[in-house]
Amino acid sequence: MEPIDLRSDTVTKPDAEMRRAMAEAEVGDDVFGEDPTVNRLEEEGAAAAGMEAALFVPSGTMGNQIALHLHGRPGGEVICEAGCHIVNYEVGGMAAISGLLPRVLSAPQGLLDPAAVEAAIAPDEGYAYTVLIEIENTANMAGGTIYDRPRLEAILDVGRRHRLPVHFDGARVFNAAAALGVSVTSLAAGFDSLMISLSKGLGAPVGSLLCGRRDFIQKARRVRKMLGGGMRQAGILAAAGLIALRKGPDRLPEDHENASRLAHGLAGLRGIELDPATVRTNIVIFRLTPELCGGSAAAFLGRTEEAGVLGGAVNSEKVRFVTHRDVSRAQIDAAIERIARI
Ligand code: TLP
Repeated sequence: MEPIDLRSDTVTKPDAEMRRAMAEAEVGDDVFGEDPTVNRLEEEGAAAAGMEAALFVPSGTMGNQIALHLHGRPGGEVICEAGCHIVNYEVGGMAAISGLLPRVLSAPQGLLDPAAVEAAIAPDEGYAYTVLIEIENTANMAGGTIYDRPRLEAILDVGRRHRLPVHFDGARVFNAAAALGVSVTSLAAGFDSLMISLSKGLGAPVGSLLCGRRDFIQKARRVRKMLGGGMRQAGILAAAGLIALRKGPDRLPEDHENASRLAHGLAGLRGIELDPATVRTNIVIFRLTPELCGGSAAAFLGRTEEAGVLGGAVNSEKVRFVTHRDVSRAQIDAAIERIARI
């Protein structure tokens, strides 16, 4: 039985069109700025973000870490949400690479409250100085929840009034834009930097873009090199990234419909606590009650794996399934059936 892989939208494989474009890509040495395909991707990425410039980086993690490094300074504090990627899934990079501390705020649905952000800014010189505000949209481990523009506007306003830069982890910003029916440009306006993943829902095999003002991206190029991310004939990868950027966004609503379908199917099952109305993008997160696998996410995921459905654990009691372009609606129905049997 072919497993249905819902561990992440990072598991997608490049399609025939991408592989062809990769094989035929015009390339040069990107460390010299001479790879025409990378240059095109960076131009189109910057345009999609509505920002002056963009830098192709190997991963979302590197994009975020470069931004943190440039906005921060050792001993500084980054205000962010408790479940965010930069704190929980980037191997402590902000401390190890840049000497930064996270000031984490718990927030319902993973969405920072502007007033709470303002209250968390260091009040006097006895505290670590605040250097940056960071938001994640969609908020991955809160279930792909979305910041709408008014909330972003209010957070940007806090940043402006306190002269603090604001970084946007937009690994899934195209999912947020699709769900809200707005452009990425409109969501990203006013931010000092934006990281966009090409290798998640958009379907590229590798790569992310860090976007920002021209001088910021010039500095980012040096930090990328310092971290070992100068990639030479990277046009091979950028060629797939271009297709992801041009064609990926249009099919995201399909992933969102599949996630909602999955959520509705699972919400009806005994032992699963899930409100399908909260699922607006491609991520489905739910809690288990003790009557199902003792409430243990690990035990439940062991059973789903045996039944042919792969997922991931958010923590000991919460499970995450992510829809993407390599799972069809029929496979979603099959996944619900397989889980129902458990
Ligand atoms: N997220 C991965 C895991 O690392 C958790 C996933 O499966 O969701 N920001 C956000 C919001 C992310 O979700 C991720 C990846 C990243 C940054 C990092 O991107 P990569 O994996 O390209 O380094």
